[in-house]
Amino acid sequence: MLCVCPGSYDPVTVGHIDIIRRAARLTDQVIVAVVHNPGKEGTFSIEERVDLLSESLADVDNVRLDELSNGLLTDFCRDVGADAVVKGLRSGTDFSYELPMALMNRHLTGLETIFIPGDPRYEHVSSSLVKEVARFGGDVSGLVPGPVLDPLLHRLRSL
Ligand code: COD
Repeated sequence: MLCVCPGSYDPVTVGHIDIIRRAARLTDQVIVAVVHNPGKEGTFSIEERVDLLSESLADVDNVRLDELSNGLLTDFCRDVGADAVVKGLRSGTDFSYELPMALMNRHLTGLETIFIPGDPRYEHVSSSLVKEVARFGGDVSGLVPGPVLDPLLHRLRSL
C-alpha cells in the first residue's frame, strides 16, 4: 500500500514526525508531500521544508519526499498511484477541519483518507505555535526534530 502524508510542514514538528513514522510502519511506502499554499508566505521555502523533513526522516527507508505546488491533492495522488491519504488528528478541532477535505477528496476521485490519532504528548504541538513561542524566546527544543531547531531559531532571528 502506498500512502501520502500531505501538509504544509512549515516547519516539520515532532507531531508530524510521529504520524509519518507510524504511517510508514503500517504501509509499504509513504510519500510526504510538502504542499505550497499560494495564499501564504511561508517561513521556510518548499525546498527548505523538504530538506528539513529529509534530514529528520533519514533513518526511515520507506519514506520519500515530494512537493505539490498549485494543484489538487487528488491529482497528485492519482499521478503517484497512491492508495490513500494519511492524516494525524490532535483533537475534535482537527477532525472538523479534516473531515470536509476527506469527503471532498473522496467525492472528487474516490481517494480515501486514513486518520491516525495523534500522540497525546504532542497534542499542543503545531508549526504555528512552535514558531510563535520560538519568536518570543521560549524553549522549543523537543517540539521540533533535532535538524530543525537551529535553522528555525536562525530564520526567526533574521525576520
Ligand atoms: N499531532 C498529530 N498530527 C498532527 C500534529 C500533531 N501534533 N500536527 C500536525 N498534524 C497533522 C495535521 O492534522 C495534518 O493532518 C498534518 O499533520 C499536516 O499538518 P500541517 O499543519 O503541516 O498541514 P496543513 O493542515 O496546512 O495541510 C493542509 C493540506 C496542505 C494537506 C491541504 O490544504 C491540501 O490538501 N491542499 C492541497 C490542495 C487541495 O487539494 N485542496 C482541496 C482539499 S479538499
